[in-house]
Amino acid sequence: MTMINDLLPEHIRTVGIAGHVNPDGDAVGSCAALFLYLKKNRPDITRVDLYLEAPKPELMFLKGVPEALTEIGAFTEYDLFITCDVSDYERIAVAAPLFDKAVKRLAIDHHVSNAGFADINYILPDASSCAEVLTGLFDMDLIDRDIAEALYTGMIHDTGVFQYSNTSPVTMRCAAALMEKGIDFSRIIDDSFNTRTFIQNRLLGYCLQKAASLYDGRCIVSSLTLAERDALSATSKDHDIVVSQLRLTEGAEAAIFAYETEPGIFKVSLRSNLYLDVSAVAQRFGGGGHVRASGCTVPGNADEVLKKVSEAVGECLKD
Ligand SMILES: [Mn+2]
Repeated sequence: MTMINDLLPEHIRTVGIAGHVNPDGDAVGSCAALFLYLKKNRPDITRVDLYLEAPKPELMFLKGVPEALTEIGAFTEYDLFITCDVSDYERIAVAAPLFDKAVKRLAIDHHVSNAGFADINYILPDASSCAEVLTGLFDMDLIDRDIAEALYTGMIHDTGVFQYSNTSPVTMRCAAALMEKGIDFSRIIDDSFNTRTFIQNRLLGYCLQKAASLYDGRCIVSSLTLAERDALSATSKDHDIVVSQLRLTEGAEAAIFAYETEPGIFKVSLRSNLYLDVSAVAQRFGGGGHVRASGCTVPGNADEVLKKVSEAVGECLKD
């Protein structure tokens, strides 16, 4: 069984840690957990720095996250630089120059697409989350409540609270071990995962109100223009949940949500439920992603964009 100390080179004094661009719950949770674990259990490492691009407010409750650096400072040459949940070199956020300069580089990840861009790569594609990978690497006796909270947060965000198909018996055993540390799991799930701001809820309501049902209800679409977003006092971070809610419509196989990112340019999020390969649809528009979740960028006005993409989806729908 590989443990974290097996992956760390000997005689390291300084370590930098970073997650991916626009860090999600797993990136923030796994980075924070590793940061706290090394600080607590490796006193021989005299300097541990955590780099995260603007963590979302709902993840700020995790210990270590408020101290994360969002920019490169004076210290730049680490003995070891570790990325967590970063699938590709291009996705290292602000800390990429530090990764380049480090004496040794270690990537800990769970993305099947990770080709191993570091000197040392520890990638478990069957793991639900990078947090699950780390839980296996850590000595359970050395995990305290704060570390357990960070790991648990990463796991619930990447599994949709143990719902998505990436959830395995191993995931649940890891979660059980973390619960033994006395974490307040109900609060973590509500505060970091379920809770929406008033603006986010209003925006969701608005987008659901204007949704359209196509192909006998098998495809549900909606859109949001910049003018509509501004009228709701919302930002680009406020509509993550819309496409997921559209997907949950009874009888729907596909959901399409198009949102304007600059005048005349729409990002399109696609989701499917049972069989439709939305990655293939997105690729027709120069995008990509997964079989059940993908995205692309399409120029036009909202109606034109939804018409183009929904027609491409319609061709793939079964009767
Ligand atoms: Mn992840």
